[in-house]
Formats: sequence, C-alpha cells, structure tokens
Amino acid sequence: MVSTTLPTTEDLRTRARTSLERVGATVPDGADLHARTPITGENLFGLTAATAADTEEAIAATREAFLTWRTTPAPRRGELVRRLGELLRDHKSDLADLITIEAGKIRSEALGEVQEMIDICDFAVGLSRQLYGRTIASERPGHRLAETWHPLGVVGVISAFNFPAAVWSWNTAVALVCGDTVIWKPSELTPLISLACDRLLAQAAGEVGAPRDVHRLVLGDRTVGEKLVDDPRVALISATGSTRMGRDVGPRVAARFGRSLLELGGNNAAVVAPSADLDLAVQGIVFAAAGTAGQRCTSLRRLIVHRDIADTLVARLTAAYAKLPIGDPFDRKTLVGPLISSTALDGMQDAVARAQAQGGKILAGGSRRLADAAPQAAYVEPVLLRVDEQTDVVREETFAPILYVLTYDAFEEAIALHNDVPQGLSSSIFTRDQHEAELFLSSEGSDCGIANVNIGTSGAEIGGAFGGEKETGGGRESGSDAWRAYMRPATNTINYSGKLALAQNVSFL
Ligand code: UN1
Repeated sequence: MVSTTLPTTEDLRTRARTSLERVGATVPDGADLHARTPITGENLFGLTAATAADTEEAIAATREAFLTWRTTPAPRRGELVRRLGELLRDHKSDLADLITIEAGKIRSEALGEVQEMIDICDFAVGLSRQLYGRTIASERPGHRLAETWHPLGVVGVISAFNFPAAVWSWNTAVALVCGDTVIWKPSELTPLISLACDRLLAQAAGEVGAPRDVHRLVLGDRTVGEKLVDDPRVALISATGSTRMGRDVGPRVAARFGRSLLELGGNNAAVVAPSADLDLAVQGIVFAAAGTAGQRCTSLRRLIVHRDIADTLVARLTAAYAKLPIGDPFDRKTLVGPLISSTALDGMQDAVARAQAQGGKILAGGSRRLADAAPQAAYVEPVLLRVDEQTDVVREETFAPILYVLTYDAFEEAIALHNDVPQGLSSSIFTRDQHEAELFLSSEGSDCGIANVNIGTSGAEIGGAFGGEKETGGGRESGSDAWRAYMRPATNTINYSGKLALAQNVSFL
C-alpha cells in the first residue's frame, strides 16, 4: 500500500536546499516570487524576480556573447555541451529531487526527465560535427552552389512547469552547438530546478572556457517573457505552453519578423482496434493517461475504441484505475503524484462536470485524495469518462488526468474522430492489423506530429523531432533535423569559371 502520509514542507525545504547546495547553486532569498511544492501545496523559498532592467541587461549580455560564440568552431562548442552532460550525470539524483519537489513527478519519471537531458546532450555533441549543408548542382559551367548554415543569434526559451528541465535542455543543448546563446524564462512554478540547471551550465562554461553569458536565466512573471518576445535582438523564441499563450507569442514575434518555435497544447488520442493485444494496450493506455498525473503535453486524453471490444477494455481499465497508488511522489510505490495546483484541480473538476452535462458518464476516479493531510495540495484520482460524441469539452485540452472513451464501428470513423480536434501533437494506434497500422501512419491517417503503433502517446525519445500540427503550433524540437530552426541557411554561388554567366540564360552588357 502506498503511504497515506506526506513529507512535511520543512522536510522538502531541507531536501531542496541540499540538492541546490550540491549542484553549487545559491539557495534563493527574496520576496518577489515563491518556490512552491505541489506535494504539500506550500511555499518553500522566496525569490527575487528579474526587473525590466535585469532582463535588458541579460539580453544585451547574451547578444554580446553570441558575437564570440558564433566564431567558435562547432565541435569546440560541443565540448561545452559534453561537459554539461557529464555534470547532469553526476547530479542526476539532485536534479530529480528538485523536479519531484517542484513539479510533483514520481521518482522514476523525474529521473527519466534528467535522463532525457543527458540524452539530448549526447545527441547535440554528435550534432556539433554534423551541421551539414548541401552542395547543389549549378546550371552554369564553372560554378558551385552551396548551402551554409550559420548561427542564428540569441534564443529565448520559455518553458512550462511540466517538463521544467528537459524542454530547456532540448533547446539549449542544440542551440549552443549551433552557435547561439540562450536566455531562459522558466515557468514561475519551477524556479529551483532552473537555478540548478543554470548553475551547472555556468560551471561547464567556466571549465571549458566558454563565455559566461552563453546562457542567462531570468526568473519572473509573464512581463519578463513579453520582453523577450518583443525584443528584436532575440532571434528565435522557443515557447512551450498553452495554445492561449502561443496565440499571443506567435503574432508578436512575427510582427517583428522574428522566428518562433511553438510547442503548445495536445489532445492526444489512441485508437484501439479489435485485433489489439489488450494486455499491452492496457499498460500503454494507463501510463499515457494517468502517468505524470496527466500533465504531459503528450498525455493520452481520448481513447477511440472499437465497439466490439469496448466493454472488455473499459472493464480492464476501470480495474487498473481503481488500483492506482496516488500520493507522495517520493514514495517508490506511488504512480500518480499531485496536480501542480488547486487551480489545475478546479480546471479538472470543471471539465468533468461539463462532460457529464454533455452526456458523459464517469467510469472510474474523480475523488480528491489527501485533502486532510495537505489541504493546499491537489491529489486526485485519474478519471475515466465515457462519452457518446466528441463534445466541446472533449475537443479541448484539460491539463489533468481525464481520459474520454469514445467508440467506433468503421476504421474510417476512428480516423475521422481522431483528427476532429483543433490540436495535433501525439497519437497512437493499438492493432495487430498491418493495413490499419500503415493507414494510421499514412498521409490519410493521423494528422499529428507524432504517430505511434502499439505504444502510447507519451514518452517520446529525444532522437526524433518533437512537436505537432494545427493548434499545437507546428514547431519541432529535440532530435532529427530540428537543429535547423536554430540556424540560418545561406545559399552561396561561387563562380570559378573566369567568365560572367548569368542564370536563366539572361544576357546583359
Ligand atoms: C512535454 O510534455 O512538454 O514525449 C514534453 C514525452 C516527453 C516530453 C514531453 N519526452 O512525453
């Protein structure tokens, strides 16, 4: 049985202080912001926020550092990221502690997040020797056409609470090898892990002789983010968060002809076909829907099940949901930790009530837990809810563990339901029918940036590009050739013929 007690706020404060000290970060002391833990819902430390002048200075400093960093050979830039990866390995446990304390992730998921950071560092070190441009066949004799990739400038990273460190590392490790410098505005909900990451990168920079200002952290509310968004010296804004935030950020960056890379809401679904291996499907579904307390961009929010197997699958999921250990994320037996805040719990309860008003029926979950032990925390049973159709609330992203179950008869109907939401991040199908699997992955199938077979929607590896379509924002981060978003290509024409030949056979003079 998972324990029904929780650590005290004082225990967590001590643990956070120890982790911060071990990574060499200064324990914050201020009054503008609060570091808080969702484990008890109480404040840990006060912090000082960046003023407008501090943000201005940080932008100027990262811009200045860029002028040097862009001239450092890319494989040398890789040495900084390699050292960062080593420090992340050394401090894996400390960083995971801070993630659990601030984001409420269970231990194995918090360690997994740090592993994701280590993996992207390895990837970026390799990339530092592979920033390839193409050579293009010229239409003119004695000419060579080539494409060269240059560093872009200062990258502004705006990150969310739910992957408070990994998403920063995807952007920062890749941006640094690409020759960019980084200014980071983390979520106000997770300042401590940001201080720890910033400190480790500063240590790595000091050790390899990189400019200190290749990276700056600015803590604060949205006014800090807005300054980055509106400043033409910030070449790229990479922002993770809600679609509402993206609707503000995208046009503002575009208005100054800056670049943006948006990773916004998801409303991820899995199709479960009659031939599916149900043992595998149940495990995959429960992890994707209830894991991380439903607070991943990639969390599974809709299940589209063939009518013939719906009752069997629902019975198995209901049984699995009834046994989910909910509670202290430091307890090794816990699988579901707290929601980030009581506001998130209110949003979840509101969505469940709306779904019921729109004809939905709760199959499992929904009760609040541990309210006596921690009245300010938000522990809740993940909810399984049957709906007859994809009503308004089902088509929205609620950042909480609610899984809506829909049924289908014909495969085309499953695909149509799947794609009939405004978001397009992640998707999956459970089937043993190759025709269905291939159709789902084809241009007529899932319209998401991530499409999986016989595995849930969450938990992507860093080697692939991460991101999605429609209201998810269209950005791609992390692996594959996502690095191109962090560089600018120049097309070069080199004439070694000794004669001037114009393209398209144009004659002049
Ligand atoms: C996010 O929730 O913003 O695929 C990122 C996953 C993780 C990353 C999620 N690798 O679930």
